[in-house]
Amino acid sequence: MTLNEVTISRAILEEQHRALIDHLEMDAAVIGGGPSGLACAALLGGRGVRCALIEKKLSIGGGMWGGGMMFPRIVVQEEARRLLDRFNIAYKEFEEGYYVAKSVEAVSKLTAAACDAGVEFFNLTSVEDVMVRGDGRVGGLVINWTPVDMAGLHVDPLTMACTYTVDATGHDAMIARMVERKGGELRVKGESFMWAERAESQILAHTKEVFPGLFVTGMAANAVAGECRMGPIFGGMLLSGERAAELVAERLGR
Ligand code: 48F
Repeated sequence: MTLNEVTISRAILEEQHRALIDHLEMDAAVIGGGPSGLACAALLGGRGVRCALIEKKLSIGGGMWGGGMMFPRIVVQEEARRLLDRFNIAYKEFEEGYYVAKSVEAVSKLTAAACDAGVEFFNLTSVEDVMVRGDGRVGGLVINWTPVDMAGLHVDPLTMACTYTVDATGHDAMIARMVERKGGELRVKGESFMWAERAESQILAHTKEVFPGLFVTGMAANAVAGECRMGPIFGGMLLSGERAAELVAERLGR
């Protein structure tokens, strides 16, 4: 076989353009590829929801790679152990109810599960605004290449329509803040102090639709609610991603 550089370029361009065009209208968009977004996207895909995950950085994984203070281990509590099993993430029991897993394995297996479930990934892509039209609901996303933003270039964005949006952008709750900044009826209180027990026990209650068409999951859910942070315990992230997927899938009748 003689390799042709132009064929390689054409393969990449044609495939990715098709993926992008195929997702200009979709059921659900998950913004942010941290643990909550990955779990949510994987479970949405598993329920037959046409779903894309949009991540502004080059790599998927958000704040999970670094474990706690760059020690690449995460802790998951008893309530979420079944999700470690579900995603085939190996773990050890450290003390009763505290399970330790490798953060690199956790990111990789969640990502693989999302790929297997048919989720399309758009990395290096930043959501810079949302579409809210006459019906008053978030019905789409305004996207641009992350390097355009980094370079401060004045380049107009493109848009994608989605029936539901899941804000999984972590501590900054970026999508909810965009809605708030533009005058939508939504208040982002901002996350509160570190208190793992409280943050983990409340996160499911905060995982919900916070503005028509917009759900929040993971730390974004706690940030919108003014709830505590929890540090490197990740059970709440996985459970919250699962809850968001259930809520969106139910709305879509899947
Ligand atoms: O921060 P992140 O990992 O969110 P998470 O799923 O998990 C939080 C934990 O990592 C940890 C914790 C819990 O134990 O406290 O911090 O709530 O991932 C958020 C992702 O969203 C991306 C960002 O690059 C990161 O990978 N992101 C943020 N803003 C945008 C975005 C945006 N405007 N467009 C696209 N992606």
